[in-house]
Amino acid sequence: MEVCKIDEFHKDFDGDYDVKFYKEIGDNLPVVNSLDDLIRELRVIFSCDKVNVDLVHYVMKSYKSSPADWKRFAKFDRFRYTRNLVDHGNGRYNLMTLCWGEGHGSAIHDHANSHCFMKMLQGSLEEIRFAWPKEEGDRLREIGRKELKLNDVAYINDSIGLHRVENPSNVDTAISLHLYCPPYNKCTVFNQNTGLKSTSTVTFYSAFGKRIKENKELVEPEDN
Ligand code: CSS
Ligand code: FE2
Repeated sequence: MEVCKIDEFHKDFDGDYDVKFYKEIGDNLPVVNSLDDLIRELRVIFSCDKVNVDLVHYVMKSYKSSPADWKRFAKFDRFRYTRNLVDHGNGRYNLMTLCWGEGHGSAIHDHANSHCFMKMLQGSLEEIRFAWPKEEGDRLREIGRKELKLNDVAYINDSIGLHRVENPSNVDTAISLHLYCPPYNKCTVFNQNTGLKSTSTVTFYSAFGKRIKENKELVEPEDN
């Protein structure tokens, strides 16, 4: 499938989608009926050096969440959201579930120059976007807010801005599937009021369905 020649173009925050892309690749679109299909198609798509944001968005959107597919990656912590590695993506990207307990949320963060795709597998999340602070000390300005519902896919990178993601529900958990390309293990987190930033290490709670042993240095929870 010749997908690499198609230029990456920006998908706007309202989810309006440039249909030109679909016309260009027409009937070559991959079919995704399960999480295994999705993992396989993502590996094919990312075998190209160029990331086709719209194609990744398309395949993630076309997967319809089915709990039997991902329940082994659904591991919750009482105190904060967890990150659970699903696939290493041949070293080019990381695919993971994030499991959000009631009221859990992230800090405001960037994505370390990576692409970030997130797809809702269960429940709903709220994404709140912020502009980069012009100067350290500036309060962060909100630039958008969106509810992400079951099967929705969102995309962000550092040129679009920063965000915070949270599960606003007091009664329901939420699970999202995230793809980061290239993989990263450090990002920058921001204080909304002061704009002050700090580096945060991101860690996995489990990998390939197995809990990673508590290790203070490796898996100490941090906001990111
Ligand atoms: N970037 C956060 C989640 S919101 S996209 C993380 O990976 O922990
Ligand atoms: Fe994020």
